[in-house]
Amino acid sequence: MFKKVLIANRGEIAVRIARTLKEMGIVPVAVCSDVDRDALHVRVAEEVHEIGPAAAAESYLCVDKLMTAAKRSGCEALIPGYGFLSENPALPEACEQNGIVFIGPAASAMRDLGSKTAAREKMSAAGVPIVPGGPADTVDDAKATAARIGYPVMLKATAGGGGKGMRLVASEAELGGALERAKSEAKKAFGNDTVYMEKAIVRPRHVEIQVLGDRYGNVVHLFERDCSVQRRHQKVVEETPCPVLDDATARKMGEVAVKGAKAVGYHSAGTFEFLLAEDGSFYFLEVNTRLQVEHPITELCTGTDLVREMVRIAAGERLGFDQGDIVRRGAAIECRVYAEDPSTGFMPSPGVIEELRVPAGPGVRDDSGAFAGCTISSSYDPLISKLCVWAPTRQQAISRMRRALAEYVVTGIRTNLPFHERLFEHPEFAAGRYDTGFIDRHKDSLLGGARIPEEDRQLYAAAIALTAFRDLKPPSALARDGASGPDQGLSPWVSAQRARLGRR
Ligand code: MV4
Repeated sequence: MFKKVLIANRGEIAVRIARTLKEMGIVPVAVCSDVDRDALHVRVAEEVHEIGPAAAAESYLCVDKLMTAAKRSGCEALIPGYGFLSENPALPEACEQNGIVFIGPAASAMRDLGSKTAAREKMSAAGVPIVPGGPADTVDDAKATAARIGYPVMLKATAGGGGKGMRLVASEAELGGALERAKSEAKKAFGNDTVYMEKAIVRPRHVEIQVLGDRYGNVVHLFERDCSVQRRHQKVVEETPCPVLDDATARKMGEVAVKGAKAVGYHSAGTFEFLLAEDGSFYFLEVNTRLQVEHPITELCTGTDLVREMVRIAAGERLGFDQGDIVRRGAAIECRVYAEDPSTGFMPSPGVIEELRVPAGPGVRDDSGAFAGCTISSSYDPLISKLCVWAPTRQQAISRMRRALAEYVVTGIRTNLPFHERLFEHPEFAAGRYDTGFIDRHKDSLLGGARIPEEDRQLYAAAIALTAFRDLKPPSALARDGASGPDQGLSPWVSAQRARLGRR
């Protein structure tokens, strides 16, 4: 087994990984940029290598600097976590060239599954259900494909992704114009105007399956996670089990994911994403060839440690358990705690955390990268922590999450905790009746408060940058209550900034 492992990441996931490495008797070695010198992931590591300035492109994304740090510290292996280089084949290739074991899937698997179209082809060949679809290069092609699969249809830019370059078409009458606009937007956004068509899955849920494979062809699944509560294609809350998936369909979805993983000889942790339709049918979307942010809820319901399993697999060990050994119990929910301000359209809220009181007690896990006095930098993703709960039933998990959210205290910066508190009071969420459009559909009751007009978002970003790092006090609440006329209902930040700039 490895004696030292380099954690090629920062923030909460680096802290989380260090914990498991220590439990395994492995020395966790951290890397940090110059603004992260005092970060929690550095404090919990037993060695640290500074690898450059704040900009990720000159630090956490620098393969050569990671290789140098790993070799200087005598690390036998490197683990990437999520984000940064975690799905970039260049990292496992560099590890291979430097005699360092990469704790994650093979570069070839990243390549095979990294491109959506290649993944769809491979999964379709493996008998994994994909959304019915076809070519839409010309209006005639598009009409023929739509006639075969039935309206509504979804036009998707081949070079698109993450929701960009998608367009819903309800009838043939709209198809010609929609196709023209889709192609020109794709050309402008991605430099590639190729568009294909799929059957539109109406009000879908985003349900994903966690898989684990060793280097000997053994692959198991660890059930599903429902990640439908998203805002602008960014997951905010995830839960397991999926509240509307019966056990038989969940098992079937798991078996399909295992079949897909085996078809490409996948090893390590991976996640198969599906669209779940209202009639219970499901369709392959894509594979994430990394550990995911939301992995803790799977760990809570199955009693596994996915990082431990990834390390063992990378060290050449066999899984040591089969599908029948994986039992899940209860319900788990994750809330992503972001340094973002819901009252201003979730604009980032960097700065120094003054007071931090984290929930604990029965069935609560908070994976955090923060501590009182730490600086949340605007150079990185504003994820502060993930608040997770486990309970025997979903309703008890919801009650536990409400209790934990009420305990959470963060001062000095703004967070999305108020949003989470509103979400867990929403009857539709409590009933499990939601889909990927949930937040958008209920934004008034969920987001409430003032909102930033689109034309002020730049102004606001400037205000944050200025205010976060000078001792300007946030505008008094009076600005919110006192504002009248065109500023009525605006966030005090914007109305104060407008006043400063003499803008009405
Ligand atoms: C779809 C769809 C409905 N029908 N494809 C959005 C981003 C990318 N992952 C695929 N997405 C979708 N593809 C068909 N044929 C609805 C979505 C979708 C979505 C999917 C997963 C999670 C959140 C979403 C939010 C909006 C739309």
